[in-house]
Amino acid sequence: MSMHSVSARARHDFFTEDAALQPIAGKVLRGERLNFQDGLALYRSPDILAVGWLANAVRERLHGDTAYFNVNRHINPTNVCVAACRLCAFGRKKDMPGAYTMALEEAWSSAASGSLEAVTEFHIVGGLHPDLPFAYFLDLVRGLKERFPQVHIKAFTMVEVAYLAKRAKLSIAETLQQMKDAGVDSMPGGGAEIFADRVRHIICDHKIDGGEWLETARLAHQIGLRSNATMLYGHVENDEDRVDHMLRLRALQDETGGFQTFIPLAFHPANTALEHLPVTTGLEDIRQIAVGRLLLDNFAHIKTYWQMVTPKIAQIALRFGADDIDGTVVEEKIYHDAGAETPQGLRRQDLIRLITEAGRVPFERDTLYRAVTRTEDTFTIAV
Ligand code: V47
Repeated sequence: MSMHSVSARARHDFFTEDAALQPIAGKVLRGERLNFQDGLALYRSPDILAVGWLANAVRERLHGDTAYFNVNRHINPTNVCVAACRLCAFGRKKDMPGAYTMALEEAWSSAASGSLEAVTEFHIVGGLHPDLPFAYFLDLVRGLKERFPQVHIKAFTMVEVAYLAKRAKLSIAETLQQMKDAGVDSMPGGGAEIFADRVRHIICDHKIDGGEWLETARLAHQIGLRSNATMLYGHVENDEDRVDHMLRLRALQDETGGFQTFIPLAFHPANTALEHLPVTTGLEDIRQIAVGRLLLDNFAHIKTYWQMVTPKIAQIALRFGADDIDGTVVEEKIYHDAGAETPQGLRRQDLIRLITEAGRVPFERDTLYRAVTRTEDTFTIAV
């Protein structure tokens, strides 16, 4: 994807009193790449409106007024997890109260329940279960494909793949290939957190490190599995860590082109070992979207995830760099265990209203950003 420069009118409209932003604005408006120092300046600028203006200019250059959403269902097959990450309120040791693991039949039937309209995507992520065999996950996917052949399966983070590979004594490449053959169509972006070791040791000590996450993504992209990329912010990281994280994603994207969407995830401290930390503020959430849009010039999409930042902030984000507001999301567990007070699902009509009132044009997409057209109880995808 190449960036073209913005129109003369846009150039003329930009104004800021922040001297540090002037050269950055020049680069953005000429379609030039930003560097590490530029990233820091964007985080530190007192002129959030100017930062947002620039991000919005890029967003409109790429997508005009279109705002994407999808209708998906989250399936979290197990919350049993060996990792015990401090950032997480979802994982349980297997003998702890509240630990659960779905039988395959249960996972397949839960996939069909609770939704008023046909979903186009299953989003599947879960804990690192010490006993479930790799075959369980392959069967889970095969069974879903058999029962719902029209639904895209976006499943398993890089962290889950690396763990399954280790337990099955397979290479990462072989593990990914078997998942793909079973019916995995693409991969979610979770588990990336913040790549810097110092931060990872504090928030998710036993997870694969940043380099391993990126290497697993590289291998997935190489066999044709596209993926998303996330960044968990608002805990113990600093601006340098955030910029470093995004520039490492950008470098891999230059190489593979396999990332579809960047999703900043706001940290929810409730019920985690980091409960003493404050929650993120609205302007922090908005600025993160804008900086992501400006640094990740080779990512087509920036997603604001309303479950994490509230529908109200997500709506504002659509004017500060985001072009995607995620989905109707039936049954989200991970952030709700961590104290998110947002509703568990929004109806399609609610999303459309948020988008329209932000002055954008709603576009229902499938996972690969193709148009979805609906009739009463089914959908077709433009190919
Ligand atoms: O990696 C866990 C985050 C992620 C907390 O690709 C938390 O479309 C905040 O993969 N507070 C998993 N965040 C979720 C994930 C995802 C989510 C939405 C969209 C997509 C996509 C992928 O959830 C984890 C971690 O970063 N998380 N605990 C918490 N307490």
